[in-house]
Amino acid sequence: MLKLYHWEPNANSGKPMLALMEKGVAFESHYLDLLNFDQHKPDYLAINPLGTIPALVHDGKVFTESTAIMEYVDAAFEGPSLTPVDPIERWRMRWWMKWFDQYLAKSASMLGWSVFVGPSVRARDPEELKAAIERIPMKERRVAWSKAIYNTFSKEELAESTRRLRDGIGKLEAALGARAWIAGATYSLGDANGFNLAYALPLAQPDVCNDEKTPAIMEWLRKIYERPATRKCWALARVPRMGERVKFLERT
Ligand SMILES: N[C@@H](CCC(=O)N[C@@H](CS)C(=O)NCC(=O)O)C(=O)O
Repeated sequence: MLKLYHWEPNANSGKPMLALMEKGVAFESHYLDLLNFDQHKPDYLAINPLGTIPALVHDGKVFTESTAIMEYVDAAFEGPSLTPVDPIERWRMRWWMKWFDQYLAKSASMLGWSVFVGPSVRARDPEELKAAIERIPMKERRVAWSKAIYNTFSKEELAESTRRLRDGIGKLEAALGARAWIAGATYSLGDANGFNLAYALPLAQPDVCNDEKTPAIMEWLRKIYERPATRKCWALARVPRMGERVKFLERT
């Protein structure tokens, strides 16, 4: 029995969703409404005490950490391999996944929490929000929620995240201009990982990420968006403002 606890097809939740879809592995989908703090409720904390999404449960064993889950899924199940055979390409895939997770995702997340998550919940009852923040197990997540809700991300930290995103766009464009997929000649977990983050770059930074300035990124995003697995994955979106964003990748 395979259960995936996830939010929207986006960022960390979307990574194992897309890997499972690419492999053709059926799973029971357990949607957690992040904006309703479902991830901090006792039922889910019994699965992942850190209160972060996603989590995979396979035959009763819990797997956390989205990128590590993707690797587990690829190794544990039948279906097309999403890990290159060539050692250099395998290294490159892992290099990029580390960079996506540790560099680009952190900055994109701060900006996303500032412009989307915070404004989506801010108008709720202040006492309810205060109690919701207090229930968050991890200090880092308490701080992020608090800054998002009370709109207290500093100008400097937002500017630094924007700088990193824009710098990252240049790096990604150079890499994708040199090869078809992020690791080399074949689609891999690195592309599934990167897409979950990078599909929003042309929307977040349209003046530096667009058809004219970053044609390789745009072509890569469109190629991934056209894959049947990506279509299937995004069909699970429930928040229209998030799920529909990806449609700008339709070729006209
Ligand atoms: N390193 C973890 C990070 C997981 C994580 O922080 N996920 C976000 C959603 S993208 C989350 O659960 N946020 C909920 C919260 O902060 O309350 C992973 O890759 O799985």
